[in-house]
Amino acid sequence: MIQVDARPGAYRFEPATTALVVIDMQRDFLDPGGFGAALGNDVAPLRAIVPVVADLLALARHQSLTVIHTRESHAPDLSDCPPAKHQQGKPGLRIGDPGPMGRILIRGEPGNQIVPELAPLDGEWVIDKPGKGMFYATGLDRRLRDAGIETLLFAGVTTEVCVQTSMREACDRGFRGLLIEDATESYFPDFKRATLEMVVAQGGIVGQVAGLAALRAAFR
Ligand code: TIU
Repeated sequence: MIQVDARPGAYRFEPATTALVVIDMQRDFLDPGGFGAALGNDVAPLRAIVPVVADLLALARHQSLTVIHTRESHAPDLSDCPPAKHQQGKPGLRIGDPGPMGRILIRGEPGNQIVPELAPLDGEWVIDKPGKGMFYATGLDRRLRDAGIETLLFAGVTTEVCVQTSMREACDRGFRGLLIEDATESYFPDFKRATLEMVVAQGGIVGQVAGLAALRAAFR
C-alpha cells in the first residue's frame, strides 16, 4: 500500500489497481494554431507543464502502473460531434475546420496527436473521446473494471474542463481520484486554483490533490 502526503489528508492506493490518466496533452491544446489558441488562449502555460507530466509518466512506468492517455477528438464526418458542441464558444476556428495542424480536433490529424515528449508507449491505452469527460462514448468504464482498476491519478489539460469533468465522472462511477496538481494546467490560473480548492474542500468530495514530489516520495 502506497501512502501519499495529499490534501485534504493522506491518500492510500495499491499500485496494482491504479492507473495514471493523462488527459488531452495533444497539440490541439498545447501548440499555437490549435483549438486552444483558436479559442483566444495563450498556450504557453500548458506547454510549461510538459516536463512535469513527462516525469510523472516516467514514475508511473517505472512503478508499472497502468498508463492511459486521452485525446479529445472527433470523427472526420463529425458524426460524434453534436451541433450544440460544434457551436459552443466563439473560436476563430471551429471543430473540423482546417487549421495549420490539420482539421481542428479531428482524429488522425497532426494537431490531434499527443505531443512527442509524452507520446504513448506500446501497451499503454489511448482513448479517443468526443466529450470533455473521458467516459462518454469511449467504453473506458468497462475497460477499467475489466482491468481491476480502482484508483485513478489524474494529470493533463485543462484542469477545470476535461480533467475535472473526468475526475467527477470517475467518482460517480466508483473510481477513486487523485489529481497531481503540478501536472495539470488551465489557460486561466484562477480557474486552476479554484478547481484544486474545489477538489480539496468538503473533505475531498470528489477526490484529493497531491504534488508530484509527494507522489514520488511515497514510492520510496
Ligand atoms: N477549452 C478548454 O479549456 N478545454 C477543452 O476544450 N478541452 C480540454 O480541457 N481538454
